[in-house]
Amino acid sequence: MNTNPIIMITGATAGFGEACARLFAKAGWRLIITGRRLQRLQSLQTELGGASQVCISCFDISDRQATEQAFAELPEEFQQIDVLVNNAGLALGLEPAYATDPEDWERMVDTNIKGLMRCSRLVLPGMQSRDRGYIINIGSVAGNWPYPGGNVYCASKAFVRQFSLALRADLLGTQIRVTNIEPGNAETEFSMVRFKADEERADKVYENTVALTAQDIADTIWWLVNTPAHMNVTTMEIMPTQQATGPLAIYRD
Ligand code: NDP
Ligand code: 8X3
Repeated sequence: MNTNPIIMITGATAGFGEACARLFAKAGWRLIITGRRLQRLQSLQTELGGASQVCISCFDISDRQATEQAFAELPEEFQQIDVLVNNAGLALGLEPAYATDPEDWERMVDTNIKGLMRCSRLVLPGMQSRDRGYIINIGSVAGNWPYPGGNVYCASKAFVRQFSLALRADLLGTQIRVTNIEPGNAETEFSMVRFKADEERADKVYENTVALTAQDIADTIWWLVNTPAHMNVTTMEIMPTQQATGPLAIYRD
């Protein structure tokens, strides 16, 4: 029987999640990989060792029923999740609040907030009864540093930050750890999604600068998981060297 630890990575079909899946698979971990794009999940499963190593769970994390069903249908040998990486998420649009598509706001809340919250709730009872586990949330610098057009995306990541801190408060006295990683500008499919496949606009985000890579975040997750059990990194804000906060804005007419 394979007793290697199990990591569940939401949103493993691209970006941070995919890089994290590759890294942990290489180290012999068993994986549960999620996302909506089944074909990508299947290719990754084949590449990373097949069904005994990698369990596919294909569902839309913004759908409560689908999420609950996906957890209920996990094969028995994949039920004892050691690490949950709450990574699936997205930004949609960069318009000022008065000009956004209200549907985009709903989707960000349903995905970044409700999806993350539900996966945490579904995994926690098992971790609590085993008195073992690690939840790694992918927040963002956007949760700390609001910017024009960030509106609901920034707010959704502020939720992730506060939820992570509150989980720590609830889990005091257990061996369950929680970390909120807050990356800055990272080159993934993030901007293609944000700008709805407008490649030119997406490319501009990474033009003439050195962004973080998905591998940087995967390496960070690997480091966190391998820290000693008595140590909990609460929050990690990680920016590219070529990114910093700006001054407060003043409008003058
Ligand atoms: P990508 O767009 O490359 O990857 C996003 C992943 O999330 C995909 O696997 C996608 O899978 C999954 N996902 C999105 N919506 C859903 C959904 N409704 N149901 C299931 N899965 C979903 O972006 P990143 O890797 O950059 O983003 C990962 C996380 O990191 C996000 O939470 C993002 O907000 C955060 N982040 C990103 C930064 C960046 O600059 N790139 C910086 C800071 C934080 P699929 O489409 O197959 O469903
Ligand atoms: C992604 C980073 O600055 O585009 O969370 O919001 S940013």
